[in-house]
Amino acid sequence: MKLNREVQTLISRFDSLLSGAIEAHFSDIERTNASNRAIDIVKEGMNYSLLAGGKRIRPMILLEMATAYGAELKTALEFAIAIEMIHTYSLIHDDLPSMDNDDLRRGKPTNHVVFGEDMAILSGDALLNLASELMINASISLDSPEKGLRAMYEILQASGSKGMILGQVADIKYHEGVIDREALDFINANKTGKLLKAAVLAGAILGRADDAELFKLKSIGEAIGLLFQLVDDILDVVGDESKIGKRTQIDLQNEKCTYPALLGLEQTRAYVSELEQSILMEIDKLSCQSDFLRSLVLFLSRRDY
Ligand code: GRG
Repeated sequence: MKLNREVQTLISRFDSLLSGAIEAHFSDIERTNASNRAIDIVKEGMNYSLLAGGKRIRPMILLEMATAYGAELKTALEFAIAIEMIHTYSLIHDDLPSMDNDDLRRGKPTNHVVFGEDMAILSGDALLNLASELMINASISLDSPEKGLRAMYEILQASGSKGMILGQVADIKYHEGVIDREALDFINANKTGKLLKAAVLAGAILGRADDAELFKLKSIGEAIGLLFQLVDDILDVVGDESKIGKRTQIDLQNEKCTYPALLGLEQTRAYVSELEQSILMEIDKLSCQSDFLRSLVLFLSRRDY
């Protein structure tokens, strides 16, 4: 992917930024005989999943959009860390026995397999909470905190009960009946699409994107979310487990409704190519320098992990 050089450097240092954020968070808590063990346990649970790798797509998007629209890098970085924490919390919870019951994530045993279900729930909650703390802190130190608050609102709304959580509820509950195309689109737009869209918008909001530009970015963000999910569904059928770092054929085993199940594999692939081309055309209409978005779209549609 053709990332802006500054963002490229940051992303390659991203793991140390993430662990640094957790370290800093616990640095001012009083260490006593009573607190020591609990602090170490929750820290280990948070770090385990956060530092297990992953493609870092959401922070990459956010940082690149922020730099493309002239945001202050230090603030954007806090938001990039926060969005990755929210994404990681959602994966920890999604893998729980009461949800998808997965034992492999990012190439490692899932959080609950290592630390138990109780600690996995709490580590996920802790990441979600810390994400908000980071975004608030970053916002209040801005000259105009409003930008930070607007970006934060975008991210929290996308991951909340009108976004990712709503999509997860629909995904779990609608499988009790037959799923049609409308329901499938609804699930994916909310469960996967909204946080990706929020990464696009939050980065641009932290910068100087005006309302007309945000309007265009909104539809590009939505289309990127759909593209991501279509490929994710294809990889569940034809992907290589060792490359993807999570179990494949899970949707098939769970008789889950996916795009390949509904449209067939070839038609889903054709849809990916069509969508790729239409997003590229939309990107051309943006005012910002958009090489990264273009190569991200190509990466997302052609990835094999
Ligand atoms: C609130 C109890 C509670 C649970 C929340 C909302 C939720 C659980 C789960 C939904 C999150 C989810 C699994 C969305 C699917 C999106 C998806 C395909 C995630 C994988 O994203 P990648 O490929 O992962 O970017 P990496 O590991 O590369 O970061």
